[in-house]
Amino acid sequence: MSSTPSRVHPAWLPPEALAPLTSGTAAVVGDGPCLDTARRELAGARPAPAREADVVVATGDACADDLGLAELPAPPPRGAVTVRTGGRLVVVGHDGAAALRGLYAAARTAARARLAGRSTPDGVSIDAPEQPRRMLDHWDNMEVHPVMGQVERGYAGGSLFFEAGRVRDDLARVHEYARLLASIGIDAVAVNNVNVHEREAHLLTDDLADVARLADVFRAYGMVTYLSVSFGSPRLLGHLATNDPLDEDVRAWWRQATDRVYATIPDFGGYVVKADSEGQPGPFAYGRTHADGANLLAEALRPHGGTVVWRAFVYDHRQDWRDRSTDRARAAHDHFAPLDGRFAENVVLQVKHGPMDFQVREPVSPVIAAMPRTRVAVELQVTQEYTGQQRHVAYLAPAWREYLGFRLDGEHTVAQLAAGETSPDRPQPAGGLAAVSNVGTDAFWTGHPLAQANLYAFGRLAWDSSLTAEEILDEWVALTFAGADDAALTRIAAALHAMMDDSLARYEAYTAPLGIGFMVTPGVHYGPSVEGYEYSPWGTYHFADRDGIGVDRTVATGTGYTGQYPSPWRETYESLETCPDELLLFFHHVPYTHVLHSGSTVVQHVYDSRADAVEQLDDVEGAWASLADLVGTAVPEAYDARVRERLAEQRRSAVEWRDQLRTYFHRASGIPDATGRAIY
Ligand code: GCW
Repeated sequence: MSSTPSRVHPAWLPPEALAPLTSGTAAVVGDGPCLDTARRELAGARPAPAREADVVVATGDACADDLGLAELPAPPPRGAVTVRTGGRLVVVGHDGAAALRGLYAAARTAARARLAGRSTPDGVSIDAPEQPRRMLDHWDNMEVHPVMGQVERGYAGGSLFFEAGRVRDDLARVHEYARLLASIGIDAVAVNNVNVHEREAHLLTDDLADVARLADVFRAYGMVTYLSVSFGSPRLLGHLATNDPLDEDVRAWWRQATDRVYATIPDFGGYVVKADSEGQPGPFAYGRTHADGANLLAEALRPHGGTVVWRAFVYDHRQDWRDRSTDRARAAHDHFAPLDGRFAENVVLQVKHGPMDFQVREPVSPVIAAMPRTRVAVELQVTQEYTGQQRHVAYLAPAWREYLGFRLDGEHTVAQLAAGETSPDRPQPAGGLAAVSNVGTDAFWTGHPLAQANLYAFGRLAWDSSLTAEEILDEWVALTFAGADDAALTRIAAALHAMMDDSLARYEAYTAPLGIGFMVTPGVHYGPSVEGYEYSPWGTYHFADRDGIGVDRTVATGTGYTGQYPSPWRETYESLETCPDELLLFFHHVPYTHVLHSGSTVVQHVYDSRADAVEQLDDVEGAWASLADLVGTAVPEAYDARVRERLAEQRRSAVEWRDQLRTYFHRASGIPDATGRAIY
């Protein structure tokens, strides 16, 4: 039995989104998998010579005259030049992939212009991605695991790639997915979970022909394919006695395995590795460093132009909560910063955006600015592990924008550090952006239909982090509902802005106060459990007791984590005076009566924000209900049904969060809610 549903929602590329490009004549100049894809996209248009066609797609080697243009600027690396003149549209990409992305960009421009009620003016635009690497990681397993399901931290059904222990025979859905990703500029995809179990370890060797089938699909949309591999492969797959990165036999095994991969998939991207992390094997067992480990794989990949993506998510997950000197937030910097300059050129060190683990609110990881001689990539989590699991509306773009715009070394933004665009006195090689995908076999791709916007936004921010979250939402709405008439489209956009613009802030307000994370049900990470992780070995404590709450991470009296930041942040976070309210309890342990910059006390803030956030859900539900007359036309019935089902669960869960947190902190502190609201 296949778990692939027969009717799949087209996400942000319904036929109407491309219609403005296929209503007249079209020509695609050149050959190659991506230009063939462009040809298929324009199949609805009438063919015409490139000199005259209304829509033309070509690559940089085409000459202006042949395209019917007087002149043509050279397309930038990875990007495209788009010329609009006299009703014609000519897209010229640096290569086929860039040309295809340029074609989708033209559809987006048309959709946005329509929503804004204007036409797209004639002119030349030159567009290239800000991040040179824009990758999606999939935590997909080949088999279904009893607790996690098939996709680890997946909230949208099974894997698009694997079924019953192998790569699917029918990859039609993967084509659809690749198309969506190409349209938002993604250029690399890792297809399996970073926790590499025994079955998935064999993708590297025994299943290469099947991996090649996936790579064929992604290639046609301008993406390279990566595999997550186990550092333990030489022993597990090669039956060697060791995985020691400095052992000659181990090095030879990786070289040979990698040569075979490239013999099968010549443009293979490389390996993603989670080593010495949450039980995965790594170099520590042999007394070696993570540079030794990463360079071992880099050496095998280098002759083929491949890349090692080495994750920095290394910490002690067997901690004792009584040990106040070990601080998980410090771990990545402690392990990796001293290794700066020791990684091979084809190693990318992938760092989670925050020092802990994708919580609703975390400061930016100091590692991102600590390794100027290393290609650092920043990892975001599109899948909503700690942000409502695609049952709650939580539009993540506003937070990502804040992270990417954060001036971590006082001067350069996180986006600049990742892109390797820094000043001559502080060169930093490029690592790019990566994110954990949120899709699955669900008919809406993402469980909550509105969670599609998060995937969309990741690609767009990797392309251009100066876009605002609202602009990105406009684009996504205009494309997704391209089939709606003008009046309906305007109403849908207004309703979705009302529901989504502040949705993450609202989610934060009923779940995670003042920078405290992990008050979730252990294992599944959904729903409140204030002490769920408090006495566990995972290092995620908030230290709430009858007197106060928070983690003292100061240099003066705490774990010293604030000292890992460059100025001005080390001083800003160290001081109670200047530490921002929203991160107060991440950096400081304070009494419940501590007065915030907002004027409220810590405990009253906990009471108020939870109650207010739940009240706001009336408006969220009301905004969706205001579209009721469009259901069956602009809004498909199944879409509406799914959104309403998720809104009901969001309310149930939000009330549970509100009541559990208010009750817990009332009991712990003995301080009543000043407003007299009921405490359960
Ligand atoms: O937050 C943790 C998740 C794990 C995940 C890990 C990681 C893939 O709970 O499920 O494992 O992060 O990022 O490696």
